[in-house]
Amino acid sequence: MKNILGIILFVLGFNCVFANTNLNLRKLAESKGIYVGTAIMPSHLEDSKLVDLLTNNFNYLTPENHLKWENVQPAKGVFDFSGADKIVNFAIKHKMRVRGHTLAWHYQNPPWLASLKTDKEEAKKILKNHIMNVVGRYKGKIADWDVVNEPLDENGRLRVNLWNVLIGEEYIELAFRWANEADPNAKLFLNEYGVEWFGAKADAFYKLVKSLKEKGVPIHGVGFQFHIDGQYAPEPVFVAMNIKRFKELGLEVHITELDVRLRGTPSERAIEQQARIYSELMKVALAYDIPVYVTWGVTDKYSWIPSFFSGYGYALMFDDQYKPKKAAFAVSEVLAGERPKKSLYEDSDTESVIKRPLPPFRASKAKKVPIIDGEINKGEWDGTYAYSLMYNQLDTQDRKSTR
Ligand code: 9MR
Repeated sequence: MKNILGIILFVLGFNCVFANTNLNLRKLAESKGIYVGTAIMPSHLEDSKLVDLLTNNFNYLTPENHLKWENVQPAKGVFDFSGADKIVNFAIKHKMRVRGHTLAWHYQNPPWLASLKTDKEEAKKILKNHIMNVVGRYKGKIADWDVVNEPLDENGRLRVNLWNVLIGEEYIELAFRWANEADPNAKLFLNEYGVEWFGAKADAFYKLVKSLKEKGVPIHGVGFQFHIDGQYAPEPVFVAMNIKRFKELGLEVHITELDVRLRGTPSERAIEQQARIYSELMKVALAYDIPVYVTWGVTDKYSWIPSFFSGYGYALMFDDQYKPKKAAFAVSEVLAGERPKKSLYEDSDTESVIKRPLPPFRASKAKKVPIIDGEINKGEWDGTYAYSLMYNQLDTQDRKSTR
């Protein structure tokens, strides 16, 4: 009897340990009909521990860098698909869906393109040729494309990027039309950051997307990046309401680059807050039938955060030892539970949440005196806290979208 009990306890204990390291988010996600994705590099596929995490937890991949111009067309007319092929083939082998990222962006362009000076017609030819080649190569293999990435500046104006300068703002719709021509079955997205909840930039993004739809441009959805500073948790109601208005345009909304960065050595409280942010977003995603929830990396070991935000890290669901963090468990709980209802966000209380007074700004001194001229110059605001232009602090009612 004692022996049998011992065996049962051993098996139960083993299962718990096993469950802890193998969350199997993928299976849970599939039971809810959602893709849980991640950004990866080809070199990650040589890391067997990472591959284990990938195949157990994700059913969707975005090449983090290997579909960007600098990798795909390093010299004019010379295409290199070796990196992207590795990721796409891996995805096909493991029955994962793939997001192509990205066809027109202001960053990570090869020097020949970044310094290009040419007339409008030639610039159009170059962009079209790239899109036809890249989207064409992965026709039927890459299901979703971030056709244009980050078209707006911090203030919500159309970014003065190389395509805007060479072609004019028409480059956006042209890029969509060419991508559609190259693969009529691919879903095409405009991907952006700082538009995930209400604010001037979100409103500008909404107007841009609405006008593209009205012009009959083949755009199927928007990507909200969600690179979040863990100190400033988004209010789920705002995220939900923002998603709702984009969906009402007949568009899909995808979460495309989620991470939640924490400062220094994170406290228990910060880690719990991070878990809450990840899981609240998964709740909103399930409530609003968001089909795709992508985190910008698998483990902290390969995250872009520490090299871009000094003093920050710990942003992903798995730590640098590949262990699932509270965030991963919290997301798995949401996926395993009952599907949250929209009424969670849309009941009669929503208005009162939207009008809720907000905590005051936290201030900290800039290292040198900034020049207030509407431009954020290098180093000028170092040491300060950055707040997104989310609302008018003096008027808590002024946070609703301007439709
Ligand atoms: O994660 C990417 C990192 O490896 C690159 O060095 C960086 C260059 O900007 O781009 C990172 O990915 C970005 C993505 O392509 C677009 N949205 C912001 C992401 C983080 O910067």
